[in-house]
Amino acid sequence: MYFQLNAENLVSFLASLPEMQSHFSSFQNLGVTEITDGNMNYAFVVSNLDNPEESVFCKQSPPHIKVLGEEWPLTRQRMTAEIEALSFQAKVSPSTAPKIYYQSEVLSILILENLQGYNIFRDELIKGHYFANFAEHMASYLAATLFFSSDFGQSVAQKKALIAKSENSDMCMISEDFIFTYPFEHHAMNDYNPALSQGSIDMIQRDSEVRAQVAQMKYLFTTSKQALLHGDLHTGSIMLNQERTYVIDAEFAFAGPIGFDVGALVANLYLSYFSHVGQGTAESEKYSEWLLQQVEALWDGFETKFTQYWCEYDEFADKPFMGKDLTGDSHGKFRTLFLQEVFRDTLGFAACKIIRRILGIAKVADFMQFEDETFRAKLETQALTFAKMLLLNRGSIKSFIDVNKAIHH
Ligand code: SR1
Ligand code: MG
Repeated sequence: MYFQLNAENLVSFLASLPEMQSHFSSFQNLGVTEITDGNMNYAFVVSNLDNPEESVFCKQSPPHIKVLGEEWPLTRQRMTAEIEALSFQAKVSPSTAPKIYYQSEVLSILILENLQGYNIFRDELIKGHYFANFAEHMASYLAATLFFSSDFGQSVAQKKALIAKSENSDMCMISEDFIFTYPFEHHAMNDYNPALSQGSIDMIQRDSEVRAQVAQMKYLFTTSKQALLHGDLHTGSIMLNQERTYVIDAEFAFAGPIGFDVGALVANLYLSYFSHVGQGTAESEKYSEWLLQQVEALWDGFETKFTQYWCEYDEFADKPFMGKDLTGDSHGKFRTLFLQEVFRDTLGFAACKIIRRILGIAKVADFMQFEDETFRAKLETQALTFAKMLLLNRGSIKSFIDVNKAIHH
């Protein structure tokens, strides 16, 4: 039966689990630290104070939104979705998945490897740190998780079973409202920087072309079931160091359009870009160029690996998606067409994600670190103008090289 874990009962709960016996040499002197960052769930690190190497990370979903309290009920389905997504990630992209030590859908709890020595990517970006392997690691993660959960990397029956298991409707509704609806309709839940001009807000909310195309993106989000997505792949969902990259926090996982995951990451790299380029120092200039290169390398790596997996799969599959290739190039043509569509969707979703972080309630620290509201409004207007350009031109833009040329103008 479900009960809520807290700093008081967590140690005795851990001590009662056979799965924990190999992780702690003793349960006598365990310290519990609550991680207060997350909005939705409770999270704790438990360490042996006599031997801090022995530690675990525990995450539990309560039947409400943690930060808002019990008067904001939310089903615990999100933990089932996260367990499912993380288990799938561990299968197809093991190097990016924290080890699962214990899981329970009844208690909506996950106990994971504590990622000591790894930091949240967003914090590292704010500090201007470089990571030589980030783009390659994340391109591999995206290609593996998205290809092997798509119709092209498994049988139709397996894909249907995966969709049936990946329902996460409450969390999808949060995304529908807070990404695709409220920021565009002047909703009471929005949160505008007081220094942001009405003109900058209106160029998004009162442009019928923008509104119509955002509705296209929302419709894709609600109807497309291309692959099992992480569902909230911003730079706060990545932990890394120079050697290794982990993807965490898949509580928004669902079967959706591939471009939504790729676009989320791209959007957050561009938000970081605007936060650095606006600082106008030689180092921030250099760093912002590095960020643009990361976007290009991320997409190129993703496209290459996704295509590679697809070619390999088709060579050995009993029933490749297209059947036999009688012309020798029809498979290749379809792959190109499909990835062009994913590219367009990526630009459209990236645009929506940039806009929601500026006009909507959920802000990003990359911008919020600047207390000077007028300075922040300047960055926000640049980012909104860029996002609008991406959204409206996504059908004709051919590559991120072109996007990055446009960003300089
Ligand atoms: C109320 S919206 C909260 C947001 O935080 C998460 O990271 C998701 O992006 C969600 O939309
Ligand atoms: Mg999260």
